[in-house]
Order: sequence, then C-alpha cells, then structure tokens
Amino acid sequence: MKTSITVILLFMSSFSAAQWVIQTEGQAIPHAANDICFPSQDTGYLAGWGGKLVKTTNGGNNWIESSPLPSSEILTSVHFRSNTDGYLTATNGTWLKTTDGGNTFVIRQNVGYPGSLHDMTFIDDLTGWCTGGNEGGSNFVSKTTNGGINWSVQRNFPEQDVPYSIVFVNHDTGFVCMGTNIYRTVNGGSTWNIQFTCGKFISSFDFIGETGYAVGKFGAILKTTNTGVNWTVINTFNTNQYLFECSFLNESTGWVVGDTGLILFTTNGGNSFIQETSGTTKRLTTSYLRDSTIWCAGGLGTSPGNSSIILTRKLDWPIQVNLKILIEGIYYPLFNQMSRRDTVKVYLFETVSPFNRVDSATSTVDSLTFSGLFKFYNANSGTYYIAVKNFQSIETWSKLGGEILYNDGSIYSYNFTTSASQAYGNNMKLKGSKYCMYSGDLNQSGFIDGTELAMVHNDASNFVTGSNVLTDINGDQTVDGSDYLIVDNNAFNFIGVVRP
Ligand SMILES: [Ca+2]
Ligand SMILES: [Ca+2]
Repeated sequence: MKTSITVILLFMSSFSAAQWVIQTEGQAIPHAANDICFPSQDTGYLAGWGGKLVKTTNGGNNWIESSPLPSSEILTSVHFRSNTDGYLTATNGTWLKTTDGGNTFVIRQNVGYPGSLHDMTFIDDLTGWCTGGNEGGSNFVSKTTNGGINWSVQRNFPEQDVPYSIVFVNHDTGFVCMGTNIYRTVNGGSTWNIQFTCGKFISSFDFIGETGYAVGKFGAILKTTNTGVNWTVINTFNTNQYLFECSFLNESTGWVVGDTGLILFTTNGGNSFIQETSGTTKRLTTSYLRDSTIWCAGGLGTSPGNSSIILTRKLDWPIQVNLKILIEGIYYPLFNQMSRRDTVKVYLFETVSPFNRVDSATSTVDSLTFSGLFKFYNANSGTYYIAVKNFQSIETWSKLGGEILYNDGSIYSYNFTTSASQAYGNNMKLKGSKYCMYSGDLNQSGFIDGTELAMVHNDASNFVTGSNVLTDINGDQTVDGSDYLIVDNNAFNFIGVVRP
C-alpha cells in the first residue's frame, strides 16, 4: 500500500507546476548578484558585487563576465532596453552606459550629487531616473530626458532617508521607497510626497497597470489597486524574512524573492501565497520576468561561500477557461438545473482567416453550476474564439472578436448563458431566462435536419430507454415525442453552426 501511494505522488508531482532550476552557482560569477535584466528571452545581464557585469546570450545557460569597474565597487542596478543598449549604476556614484552589449562603456561619475547610486528606471529610451545618496549624506533622485547625457537633481529628501528602489508607471507617476516610506510623484518627480508609511523597510516595487506590489523587510508585502494612492498590507504569508523583489506577470500572478532562498508565489493577487522550492538557502535579491520565463538571482557579499546564484523557472501553465454553458434539451428552467452533468469538448480557434483550430480540451459541465474548467496545453497566450461541442448539440462559438487568453496561471471566465450575443451570431436558444446551445445535431454534421428527426423517430418507435442515449434529447432516459419535438423545432428553424 505504501508503495502505491509513493507511485501516485511521484506521478502527480511530474505534472505539477514548473520547477525552479539553478542555472549557475559560484564559479561562473564569483560575487553576489544585485540586479538581473533580460531585454529578450535569450539575452540577459546580471550586475553585482566586485564591479562585475555578466551576460548570457542563451537564456542563462552560459554567462560571460566583464568588469567595467574596479573590484572594490558594487554594481547596484542594470537596465537594458534592447539586447545592446543598457545602463548600470554603482555604489561609487558611477553611471555607465553601453551601446554594444557590454563590450565598452561610457562612464559618468556624477549624476547630480556625489554618493552611491542605488537604482534606476527608464520609461522610454531617453527619460529615466536614478536614486542615490548615503546615510546621513546627500540623498536624491536625479532625472534625465536625453538618455543620460544630462541629469538634474529633483529633490533632496529628509536627511535620514535614503531612496533605494524607484519605479515609474508613466512619465508622470512614480514611486521611490525610502526607509519605511513610499514616496509618490505625479509630476515626473518635480515633487515627492509620502504616500504610505509601512513601519517596515521597503525594498522594491512592481506595477502592472494600476495594480502594484511592494516588498520589504520582515516579510512586508504591500499592494495597491489605484496606482499607489492607497496601499494595503498583505498578511497572507507569515514570514519574517527580508523580501527583496517581486515580479508580477499580471495583476494577480507573481513571485516574491527574499532571504534564505525564499520564493513565494501567488495566482490570486496575494490572497494566498505558496512557497516554491528554490533549492538554495542563499539570499535572492532580484527577479525578472520575460515572456514565459522568470529568473531570480542573488548571493551575499564577496566571500567565496556567498557567491552568486541564478535560478530560472519556465511558466508552462495551460490556458485555463472556466466556461458556463447550458444544453437546451437537458436544461429545465423550472428547477434551474440540467438533468445530468455532461461532457463538453471545447476548441480554440484563431480569430483571423482561415480560423485555424489551435487546441482542444474536454471537461464536464456541472448540472447545477453549469460550469466546467477547460485546460489547453498547446496554445500560447493570444486571442481565440472558444467553440463548444457536445454530442447532442450544435457547435457554438463565442462572440465576435474572440477572447484574450493567457497561459499565465490565471483562469479566464466566459459565460454563454447570460445573453444570446455571448454566442457568435446570437446562435443560442432562450429557455427560461438563460441561453442554451441548440440540441439535436446528433450526427455532428453542423446542422439539424431530417436525418436527426428520423433517428429520434426510429428510437421512439422502438421505445429505446437508458442513460446517455443519443436520441434522448431531454435526458429523461426515454426516447419519445418530447425529444422529437425539440429536434423538430430546431430543424424547422434551420438551426446550424454559425461561425466566422
Ligand atoms: Ca446533423
Ligand atoms: Ca427523452
């Protein structure tokens, strides 16, 4: 018995979510990493201690080292807007620019004030900000509007605060974290105001549209849904670890990385987190999402045992669609239920001619909730028509234009029952107050006609009974005149598939 349980668990784990893989540790990059950036799926950069920048051109499998600064300096951030054009910041106040993928650098010693540079963000090729300063010294945000040629200091903050992470969601609205405060600007950094005081040191931000997250010391996780006007503390994962960075794929799905190899994952906007197995106890300081891959990296300081580590994880979820659908014959409005759960096959079609079929999934639609969860393992994120088939019904397509579906761990909901227009060409039958797939295409020819009338008539004449009988249109386990009536009505109205 014990053996069979083990086998089942192994079987299940091989189909669970993707795993983190350690791409490189120690030797490839001898010092801890601070920031990672992937301008494309293949090309990535990692900046860290010892003045080191490393580069990959194969998605992180191999890394090539360069040393733009003396080893006593620390590169604090790396930001590439293309495979070749990027910027770096360093603790000695140096700002570096490359236009050849890190082979050569233009080095700028001062972007406003002396002092360490901590972070940098660019909203387009020309406009960017960086944060700098030292404890008890000159603390500032500096802005460029010409790709880093000129910089203007925007504001001195209170002496005790040092600005670290900075992010802009557009040319006007941006955030810096300073100590336990989140500062916000709505005028491109001309003025900054404290928007939220957390009580814990804040490390960094990530924004997806109006939704943003911030993480920090002592397990701090914060969330905003109105572009940072209001912030709420998320307490759903209890940890005291230092959280360094978060990367979100959409408003609800994202990762948080932190001390001792901690990686947290949520698919519901932080309502709950699960801890993913990282395979390391090293500090993870940075994470980056690009297309279907996330990387994170870290390490601690320059001592040999604390050298850098890079982990990666493929996002190989299916597209998940929760469909609500009713089947005319077996739906009873009086009881608001179907006479049985039924198997439904769902296809995804491209929305441009010739409307190629891309993927399919089969599931059961519940007799009471009218819902089923369909998982598509082959389709990539994209816009698709959702076409539904059932062994007794007319194939029914989703409304004009298609639906945007993502393979990002989220579940997309589509409800065919609320309105005729939820189906392409309004091709559904109103029964009670709900819309249903037409019943009667028993040979799946795409239309309902005399062929099906003959089939039902024949079985009714022979008093055929039983469950899941093809000609038992209303699912009462008897083939009779009431089944014939449904088919007759639809045949009379020339009901057939309506699709682009
Ligand atoms: Ca037919
Ligand atoms: Ca029947």
